[in-house]
Amino acid sequence: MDSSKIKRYTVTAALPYTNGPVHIGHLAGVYIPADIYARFLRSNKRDVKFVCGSDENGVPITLKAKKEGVSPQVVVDKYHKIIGDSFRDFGISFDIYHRTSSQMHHQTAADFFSTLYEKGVFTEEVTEQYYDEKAQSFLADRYIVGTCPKCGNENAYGDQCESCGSSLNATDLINPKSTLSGEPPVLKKTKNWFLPLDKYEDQLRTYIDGHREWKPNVFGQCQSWLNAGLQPRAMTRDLDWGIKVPVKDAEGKVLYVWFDAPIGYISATKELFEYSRLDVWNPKADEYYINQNELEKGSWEDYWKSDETKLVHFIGKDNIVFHCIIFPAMLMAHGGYTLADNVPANEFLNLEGQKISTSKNWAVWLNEYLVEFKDKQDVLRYVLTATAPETKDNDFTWKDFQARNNNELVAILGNFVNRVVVLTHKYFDGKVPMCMKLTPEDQQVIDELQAYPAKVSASIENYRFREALSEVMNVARLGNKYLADTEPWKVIKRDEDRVRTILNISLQIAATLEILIEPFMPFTADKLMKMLNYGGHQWESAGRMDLLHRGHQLNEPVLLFEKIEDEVVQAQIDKLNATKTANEAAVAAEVTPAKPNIDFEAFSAVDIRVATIVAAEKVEKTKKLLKLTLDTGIDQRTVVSGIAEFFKPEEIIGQQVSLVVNLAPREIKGIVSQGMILMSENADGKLTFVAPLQQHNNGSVVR
Ligand code: B3M
Ligand code: ZN
Repeated sequence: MDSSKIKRYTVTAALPYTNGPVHIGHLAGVYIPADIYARFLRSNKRDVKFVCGSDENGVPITLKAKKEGVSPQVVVDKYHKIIGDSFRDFGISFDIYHRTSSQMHHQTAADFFSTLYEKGVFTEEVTEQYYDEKAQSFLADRYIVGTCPKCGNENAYGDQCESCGSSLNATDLINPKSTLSGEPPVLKKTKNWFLPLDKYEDQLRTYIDGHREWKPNVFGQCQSWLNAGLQPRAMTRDLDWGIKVPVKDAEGKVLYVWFDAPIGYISATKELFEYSRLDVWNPKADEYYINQNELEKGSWEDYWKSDETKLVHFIGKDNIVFHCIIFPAMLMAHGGYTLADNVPANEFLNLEGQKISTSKNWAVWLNEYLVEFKDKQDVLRYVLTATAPETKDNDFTWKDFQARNNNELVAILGNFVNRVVVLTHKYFDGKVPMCMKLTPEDQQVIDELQAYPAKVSASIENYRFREALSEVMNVARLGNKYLADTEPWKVIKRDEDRVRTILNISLQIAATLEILIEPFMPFTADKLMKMLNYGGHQWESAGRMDLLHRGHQLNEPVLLFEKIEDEVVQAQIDKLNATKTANEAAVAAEVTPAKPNIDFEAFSAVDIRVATIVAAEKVEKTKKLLKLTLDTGIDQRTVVSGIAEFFKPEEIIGQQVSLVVNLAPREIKGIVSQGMILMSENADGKLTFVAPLQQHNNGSVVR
């Protein structure tokens, strides 16, 4: 977007599902980068609204409620508070942290739907949808899992595969299974309203093609969906928790959660303006974590319906399709809305080499972190920014956390600030000394310093927060080097005026650091601001040499960071190891219960033969699939098997196996698979072949 046109910014961060607390993965992927960006804009005196809220509708919530044996309302109330508090405690500076259960949101989302309905955008279709007869429930979204037809991931949801990012329809899944009863579902007719995404394909292509500056992962994913062709998508669901479909003959139906959730950004902005019109304090300010005391000028529409507004969505990579294809199509269909200028989606953060998992409790929960590392929000903010999964998945380890704290925050940033402030107190009673005659060396340091703010700005404006942070740390490095080179503690004995100059320059560097670190480490910036006893937080002043005037009184030095000892991180590692042991024990104890009896006829209908693998190769673009050629004695045939994670193709050539030869062929990734190899699966997921103990002729019957 042409920057001279930008009058204001709307910055959104993905609305977390209120089905559990938030962890470091959420913070690193979405909320810290969004917060850095919003704080940076504010420090530049730009007009910005930073909005977020709890995503309280949809199957993730009802599943959690079922698991905890409470009502969905209890679940959302509990986690809205826990999540909202965590964000506030970590300094995520939302102007509002709203809720999609609010009246404002229900109304806004229902109105949005009605507008599209009245414009005749939707197609009303009776289709067959999966239904769980035991649970007497339609199986939308996360109520159903199965194998992704695009990548072979066996745990794809009814609306999306989190492994390859594809958006799916439940009926696309291979081997679908109800998550309510574990049973295979049946098909049942029901009416739903579909958004014909195919009709917006051209408009979407023009939109996406106009944003080649987007991150390659985001742009690339969008291109591949557009190239594959878009399908109409149901925007309603047969569920009882959510926003009622506001049209006739829609009993028992609610809006699809991915229809209403992005509208949550809009309703949050509306609520913010609504609140600011009130004359008296309203408890909603606490419930919605509203962060402003002033009356708002203008209206929410300025932030959503103006081409002078730059809209940026911060999300994780699993949300790309919804923000780059579906939501823009909804906004296009509605008309009048601004489309996102950028969607800087991040990849995933792993923890100690393993995927973060809520169900396996493999996570660092923010609420727990704060109990164990009180007042160390900025250490985590720093480490998560320095290792942010901006271009690829990345790993958080406690050792790295400790090393970055001790070797970077303490040894570089903390050390520089501390030395300058302590020396100023020691030699000049804590008063900023006057800058005397500059040496060429001083001038060079000043020149270098003054180049940094623009560098950091450019990185932030291009959503490269790691790079921006490392440039900020270079400013502290510059300060340390300057002190080491000029040695004021030695020079003081012979030339006090020279020390005045050195400390003056060093203090200006410290004041610039205050400005530059604020978006990244706001708590530390506040501490430093107090220590330097000045206003701070004004980006345009960064690099100036008169931030602190001669004679200005500093406050007493305090340490910005403290060393983290080995025992402290070891305790965290031990905690994770205990989780791992408990998970393994749980897995080992788990033997799949027996299936119901079948009669002999049913069994003997299955034709199992000994066969030999004669060729094997990986199926391109999949992790799990091998394409095998088998000699069955009857014929040579192709079988696609999900064993690639356990066996290398070259290792299994010649391996005898047991093969179900009369299973109806089915297509997997464009390959027709004729049969199924019998495997035994251990509780930990390891696979081994079920084969005759001695070499047998191919085609021998297994019974
Ligand atoms: N709640 C998905 C998630 O938490 C979803 C984001 C909504 S953003 C409009 O991953
Ligand atoms: Zn997939």
